[in-house]
Amino acid sequence: MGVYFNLEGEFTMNVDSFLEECRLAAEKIEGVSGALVFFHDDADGICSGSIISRTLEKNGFKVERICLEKFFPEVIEEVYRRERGKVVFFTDLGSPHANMLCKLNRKELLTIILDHHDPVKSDCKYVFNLNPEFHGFKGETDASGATATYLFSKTLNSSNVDLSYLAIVGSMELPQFNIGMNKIPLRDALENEIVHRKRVRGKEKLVKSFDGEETELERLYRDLNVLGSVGYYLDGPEKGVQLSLNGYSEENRRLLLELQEKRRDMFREVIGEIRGSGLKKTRHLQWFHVRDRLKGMGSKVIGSLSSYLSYQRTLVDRDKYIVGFMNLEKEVPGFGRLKKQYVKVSMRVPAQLKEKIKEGSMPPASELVSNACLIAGGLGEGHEFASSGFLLKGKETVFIDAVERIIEKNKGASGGRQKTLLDFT
Ligand SMILES: [Mn+2]
Repeated sequence: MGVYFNLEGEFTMNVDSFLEECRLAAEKIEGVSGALVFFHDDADGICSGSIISRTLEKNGFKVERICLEKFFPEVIEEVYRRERGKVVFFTDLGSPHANMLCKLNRKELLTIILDHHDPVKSDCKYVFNLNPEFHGFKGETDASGATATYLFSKTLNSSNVDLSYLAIVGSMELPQFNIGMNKIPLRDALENEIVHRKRVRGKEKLVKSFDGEETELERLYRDLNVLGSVGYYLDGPEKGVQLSLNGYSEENRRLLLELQEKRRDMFREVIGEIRGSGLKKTRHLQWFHVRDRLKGMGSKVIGSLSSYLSYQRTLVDRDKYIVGFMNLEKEVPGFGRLKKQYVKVSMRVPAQLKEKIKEGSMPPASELVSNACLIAGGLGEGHEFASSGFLLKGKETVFIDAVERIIEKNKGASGGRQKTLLDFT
C-alpha cells in the first residue's frame, strides 16, 4: 500500500501484515455487543483506552473500562471468571503476558491485545496479540500502544480517522512521535485536518480544537499522565478518557492543579527525608521504601521519584542501581480489591551504570526486576534503564537478595541486552 510511503522515507517494516491481523481479529467481534477494556495508566494507555472505547461505542457496543497500573494475574483471572459473552481488550498492556491470558481465560472469551511492549506469542486461538513488534516495528521507537489501537480502529471503520490525534498524543511517550508506524496517524490527522500546526512561543506545535477551543497535544499528553498516575485513586484515568475525547472542563482543570500541587509537596517531603537519612545500600543497590507515605497517589509516582533521584549526583552513588518501593493499595478502581498485599518496585539507573549496561558488563534493569519479582511472588517487566513490577509485601529483602545474586552471577558476562519499555513502569 504505497499510500503509507510518504516523503519522509519508506517503511521497511510490514504495515500490511499488521493490518491484516487486525482485520482477522475485527471479524471475530461481529455479533458481539459487550466489551470490557483494560487499559494502562499513562497517557498512551488512556489514549488507547479512549480510541477503542469510542470505536466500539460507534459500533453499538456497550463498553466498560478498567485501568490497570500493573498486569495483576489475580484481577484478570477474576474478571474472566465473572464475565460472559463479551470481548475483552487489553490496550497498551498485556502483550508480554499473552500466553498467561490463554491460561487465565478458562471460558475462552475472545480477547484482543493492542500493545507495543515486548510480546510473547499467544498460544491459543481466542487470544489475539496484535503488536507491531511482530511485523518488524520497534515498540520503543516506532509504534505506541495508541497507534496500534488506532490502526485496529481504522480497520473497523475508516471514519475513525477522527481519533488519529489520540494516537499522536499516545506516541509522545516515545523519543520521537513522528517516525515509524506513528507516522500513519500523524499523516491522517494532518491530511484530514483533525489537528493543525500552530506556532506557539516561536515553536511549531500540533493543536486540536475541541468545540473551538484549541488544545496543544503536548499539554494533553502531560495532563493525561498526571491524571493517570497521581490521580489514579481519584478516578483520574476515567477523567482522562473524558478529557482526551471531549477537551478541558473547569472541573478537570481544577483537579489537575490540585494533583500537581499534591505531587510537588509529597516529592519535596520524601526527597528531603532521603537527603537527611540517605539511601540504604547493598553491594550493587541503593534503595528506599516510602511505605504508605504516597498513599492516595497511583504507584507510578514511585517511578517518577526514582527517576528524579537517578539524576541527583549528590544524593546517589553513580555506580549502583536505584530501587524504590511503595506499598500498593488493595483497591483496584473499577474492579474491587486485591486478595494479596503487594509492594510496587521501580528500578532506575544512574549515568555511569548506564554505560556499563550498554557495554554488557552489568545486567539491564528489566532482567533484574523481572527475575527478582518472580522470586518475590510478583511480576515485573521494563526497559534496560527503567523497569518496574510488584512483589508480595514483606518480600522486599528477598527481592534485594535476588537482584544481588543475579548481578553476581552475571558479572562480566556480556548478556544480550533486552529491548523493553520505559513506559511500563
Ligand atoms: Mn505505551
